[in-house]
Amino acid sequence: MIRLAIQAKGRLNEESLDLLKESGLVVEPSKKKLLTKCGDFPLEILFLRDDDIPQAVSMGVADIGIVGLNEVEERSFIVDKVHNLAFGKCRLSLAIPKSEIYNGIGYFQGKRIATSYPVLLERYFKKEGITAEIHQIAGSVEIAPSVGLADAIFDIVSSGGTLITNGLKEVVSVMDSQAVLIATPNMESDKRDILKQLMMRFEAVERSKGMKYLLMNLPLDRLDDATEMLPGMRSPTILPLAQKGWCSVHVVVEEKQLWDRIEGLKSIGAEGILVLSLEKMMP
Ligand code: PRT
Ligand code: ZN
Repeated sequence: MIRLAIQAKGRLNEESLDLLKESGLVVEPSKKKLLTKCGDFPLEILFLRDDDIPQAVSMGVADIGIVGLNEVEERSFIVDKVHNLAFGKCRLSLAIPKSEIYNGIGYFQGKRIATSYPVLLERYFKKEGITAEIHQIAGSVEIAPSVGLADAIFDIVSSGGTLITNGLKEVVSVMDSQAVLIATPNMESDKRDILKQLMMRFEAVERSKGMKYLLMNLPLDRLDDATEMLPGMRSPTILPLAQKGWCSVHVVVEEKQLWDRIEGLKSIGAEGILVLSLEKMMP
């Protein structure tokens, strides 16, 4: 049995649960429970505040956890970073009132900066040779300048909408973050095996994201044109058709190139094109 800590509620909760679901792991619904089992896989889910996940994993209260890289780096507990999960993407940035003129990092010298990430900010300022007053605030950091609590902020930004609403502008992006899978150091070997199985499922889900499965009938003599047209074509499968001179081509393509590919394939005589969703992709 392996225990996974995920955020109980908040921005990473839903996507963490979605990843488990797409990996075929049914989390037994128990809104009020802290700990719940996971279908027929040897996995327990521990619901925590995101701030507590790095420590819980570091201490082995949970074996693994899903949490923002920003929290992992800020808390400085010793954990293994096992995998980037590609959701919860955001950045940690310095922002100042939009009316201010920004003339480089020296702007922050002697200024008061409000943040929930004092460790990361201090580390960054140290590297840049800046001495500033760092004020730790638990929430609503973005209102600090307008109420006179600070001259600038260091906070999480994703769309940037919150900064604009609060009359601020982003001037330095210090760190990129996303949800990461972390693990307790020196995990026992039986747990390591379960983690491996879990990783295989996560990676299969990940690989299939943004990919589509295309099926079509193609005149045999246009096969070379099709291969040329799809340089990134991953392992095409070519099957003979009952109708002479034709074959069936199956190929995985990136969703963002789907319509271009379809038009190209039609122009070389592809017929009966089917586009299917890809659920899992094994290496
Ligand atoms: O209750 P708990 O302590 O568990 O949750 P929390 O309130 O501390 O964290 P939560 O749920 O807000 O965020 C969890 C994690 O999501 C963060 O640690 C980041 O890793 C990640 N994440 C991704 C974000 C954002 N995007 C994000 N946009 N966390 C916070 N925000 C905030 C941002 O600070 C801004 O105030 O959302 C607001 C909207 O952002 P804009 O730029 O899109 O306007
Ligand atoms: Zn939190």
